[in-house]
Amino acid sequence: MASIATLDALNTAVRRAVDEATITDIHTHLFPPSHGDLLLWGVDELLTYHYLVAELFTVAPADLTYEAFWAMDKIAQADLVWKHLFLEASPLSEARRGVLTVLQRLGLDPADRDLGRIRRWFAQQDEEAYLEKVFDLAGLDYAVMTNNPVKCNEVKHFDAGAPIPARLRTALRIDDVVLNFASCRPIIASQGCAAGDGTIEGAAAALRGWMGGWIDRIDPVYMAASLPCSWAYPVDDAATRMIDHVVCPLAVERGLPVALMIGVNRQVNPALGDAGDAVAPCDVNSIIRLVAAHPDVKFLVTTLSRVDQHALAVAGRKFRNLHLFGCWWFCNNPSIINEMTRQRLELLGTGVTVQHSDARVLDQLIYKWSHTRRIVADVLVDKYADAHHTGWRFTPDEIARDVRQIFGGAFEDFRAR
Ligand code: FIX
Ligand code: ZN
Repeated sequence: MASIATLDALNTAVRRAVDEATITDIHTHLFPPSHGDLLLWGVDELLTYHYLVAELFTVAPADLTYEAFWAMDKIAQADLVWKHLFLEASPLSEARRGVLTVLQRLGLDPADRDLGRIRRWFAQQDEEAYLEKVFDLAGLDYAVMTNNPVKCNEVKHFDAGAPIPARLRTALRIDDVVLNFASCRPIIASQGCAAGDGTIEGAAAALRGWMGGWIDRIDPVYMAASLPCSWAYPVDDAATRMIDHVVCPLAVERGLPVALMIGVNRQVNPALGDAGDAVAPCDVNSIIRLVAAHPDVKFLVTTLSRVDQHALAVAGRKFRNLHLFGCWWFCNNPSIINEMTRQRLELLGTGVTVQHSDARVLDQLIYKWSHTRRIVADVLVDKYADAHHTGWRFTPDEIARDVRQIFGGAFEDFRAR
């Protein structure tokens, strides 16, 4: 294939490659249609996304209490969000703009501001066909779910053998077990694991058996935990023991990566529910000590605070068992995605997964990936131009190869290594 001679042609080729790339979404909170009401979709779920609930209470009248809001049904909550965040204030925030992008990409003109019409359109959709449509519009091959073995409302669907479409793969979520083992003991015991009431070291073999049973059952892409900003390693606590004696040995035995999302400052405002978490810098040196202590374990890591990103990207250059992914949650905003993606490409080249969606509502895949594609294209145009200026010339195939790498290819390579 001929190499690209001019900067204009390079710009066009890069944007086309990003537009056409198939993306693997390596972390979401989606579920298959067979898991009933766990799969969220449609305009009312979009409007009541916890990012928007947090925004609502930045402008809502003082007489709207948290309690009154949570006591409302979903439609009334969505009506309030629409009124306060779209009609009475312009939808400039990323989460608000996201709702509009979804409507636009579905062919529903947001300009007429008619929520009733939008609701009627969604009511006519068939869930399974709609899931396919969303994945096609987002340009994804598959998305990785979050599957928690100690949540009864999730477990019951696996017990029932509910089918999972090829668009979704599982991930075994283990933070409850790692961080709150004591409170998980009864449910783990109810699943046949005699983990006793002694130490984690004493229960480690039984716990590895229990988690291994879940791995056999759901065939996860990785095990995953979200860890607080206060997390430190190694320390004399249950989390360190669980990581050292249960999670890491099992990861080696099963050849499964461990995904860690670090930096949440949980429930600073519990009245907001899922929207009540905040962020604080984490200890990147603990991540370094962890990946150094377990060189045979593959770690996928993302951190929540913007200020940790540079140190984490440098750490990513030091350890072949550390793969960076995503602009997580409060980092999933255009200005920060732009900065983080530049920084990562400058320090790590294409050996990184630049984004995941964290979608909780199916339709969000459409906006999260459409917004990300545009930002990543802007960044890549600059990076290819910088290299072009040296006299190096690229082919369209090479650009398509690189783009696929940062949108899932590097993740697959890391898993396979
Ligand atoms: O812990 C996590 O996986 C977080 O991503 C979520 O729980 C969080 O609430 C979220 O939705 C972020 O986007
Ligand atoms: Zn998440």
